[in-house]
Amino acid sequence: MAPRMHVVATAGHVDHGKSTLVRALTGMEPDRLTEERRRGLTIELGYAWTTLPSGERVAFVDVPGHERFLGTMLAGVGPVPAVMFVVAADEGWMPQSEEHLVALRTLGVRHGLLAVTRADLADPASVLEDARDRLVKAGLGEVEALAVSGRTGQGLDGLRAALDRLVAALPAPDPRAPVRLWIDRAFSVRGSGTVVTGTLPAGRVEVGDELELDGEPVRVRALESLKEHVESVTGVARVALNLRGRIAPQRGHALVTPGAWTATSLADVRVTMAEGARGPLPARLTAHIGSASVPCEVRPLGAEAEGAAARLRLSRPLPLHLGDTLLLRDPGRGQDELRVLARATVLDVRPPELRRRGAARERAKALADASADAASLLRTHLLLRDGELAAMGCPPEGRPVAAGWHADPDHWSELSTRLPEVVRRYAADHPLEPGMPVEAARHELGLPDRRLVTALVRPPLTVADGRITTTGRVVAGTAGLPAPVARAVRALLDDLATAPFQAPDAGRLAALGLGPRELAAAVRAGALLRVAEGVVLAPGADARAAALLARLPKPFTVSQARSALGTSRRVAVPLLEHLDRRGLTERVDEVHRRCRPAG
Ligand SMILES: Nc1nc2c(ncn2[C@@H]2O[C@H](COP(=O)(O)OP(=O)(O)OP(=O)(O)O)[C@@H](O)[C@H]2O)c(=O)[nH]1
Ligand SMILES: [Mg+2]
Repeated sequence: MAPRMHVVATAGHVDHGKSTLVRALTGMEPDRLTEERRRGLTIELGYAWTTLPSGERVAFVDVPGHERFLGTMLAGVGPVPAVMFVVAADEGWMPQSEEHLVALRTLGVRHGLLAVTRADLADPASVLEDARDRLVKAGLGEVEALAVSGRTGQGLDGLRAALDRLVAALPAPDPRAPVRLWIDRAFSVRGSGTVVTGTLPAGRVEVGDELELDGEPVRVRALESLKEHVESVTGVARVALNLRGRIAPQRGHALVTPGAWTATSLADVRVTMAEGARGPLPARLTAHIGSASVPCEVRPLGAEAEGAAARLRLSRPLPLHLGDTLLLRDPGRGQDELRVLARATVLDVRPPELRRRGAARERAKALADASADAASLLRTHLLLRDGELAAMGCPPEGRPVAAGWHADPDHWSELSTRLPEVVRRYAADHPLEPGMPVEAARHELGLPDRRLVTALVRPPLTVADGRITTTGRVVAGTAGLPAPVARAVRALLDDLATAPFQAPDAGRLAALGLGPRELAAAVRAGALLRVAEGVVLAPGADARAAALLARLPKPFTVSQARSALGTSRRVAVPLLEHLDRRGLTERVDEVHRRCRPAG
């Protein structure tokens, strides 16, 4: 297998030797700024890389330890899955050691190792033990602990071997995952335009790909990883992208696969207080995710006992998925106080409005049982499309109920109970109509797509010509018709009893109040037989006509048929055509027909 790339961030108190160690391991300078070198202090994120003994490559994101640069530290660690935690042997555990560890724990970083450096200055034994205990307790896994010196090179081979073991144990990210590349640097290069860099945690980027930045399409013109031109790169990796598009990228913005994320400034979350932090949370905080840091407001939804559900309102939209972790920090607090306050786990990226009294408490209850999956989302949203679920980070679990729609099972069964009632009520209110239009049922059930309505149709309901009817509801006769229509039809049938083929003319129909809708209803009810537009007879008149015509000489003309039936050409012509269609008669030539043998 080709060697993979890994990305490891540094962490630890200011001046403990992080950058010196990265420099010693890679031979590269992580502190690029003159000001950094002048002050001997990391201010900006630094990048350096090397090949490990196994051949695997590791890139370091070197963070500043100074308390003033916590935001930068978080931007560096945010998208990175593993950490090299650095503690100076001569100083031991210090405030930013603690703060960085709380941050890693809050972000859910689970892989790391401990380098107790400056071991040339003091006996590292007690610091090794103390710091290692703290890292293990914080959930960083087994945590190998090594004494090293960035100055003398002591222990560096052991550290390289330990890094090899660390990266070998990292879970392999999904190469098909949607891309979300949090930008940590953006700059213009004369002649080639905009370049951004970041840690690609998963997924794949290729030259020519179209991605999105704050909803704007951007094209990947060229791609570099560790200063080498590449055609494609798969996470985890450090990448530099040369972009084309009308954009002004900045740190904290993300390049994403179009349609694969939900850009939202509102999210419902579960809040977990950081180690040592106590609620209630201040209303104004800064939320960190990836390289982003965004001011936000936090609104607790229920009493704390009901699980710490809250609604986050971010000052700008971020591309989020359910299950994402945001770190909440109090930007107003002094540096000697605990600033990393809580983890917010995203449970909904399209939270419902809370209008009614008590809605917030109810929402808190629902969120207390929610997990970051499609089933939980559907309990809130009832119906969601494949694409919506994917953009929320929850691939659908079951089969769609219709055309890419997924439904909450309880909601779906309630709908399938309601549809027959709705159709019945409609039929009662609109007896002249041939069933309920699918669109009316969609509206009545409040559904977003007609195909959902058709998917709900089950026997005895059927759907045809855009309308839903109950099969078996059609009873021959006037019983199902509104009283005035039934009366008029009975009057017609009386007329037809004496002259069965003298279809009523327009005047007679108008006098009886039988317009096209009423006639159509009577025909559907089986109370009348329609042979042509405006030409109706009693049911069964066609069979009777065929019997009479059978007695005529073969073949016969329209004129012979007309007199045999005792009617006019107005009725005879369409009646014969109707008989042709039913297979009771057939044409012999231009003017002659004959009856077809029965059966
Ligand atoms: N003797 C000795 N000095 C060291 C060692 N590692 C770092 N130093 C010194 O400690 C000071 C701080 O080192 P840096 O590597 O800049 O520390 P840092 O952790 O990167 O500091 P920030 O990035 O500002 O948080 C420098 O003067 C280094 O020369 C070491 O192993 N032995
Ligand atoms: Mg440094």
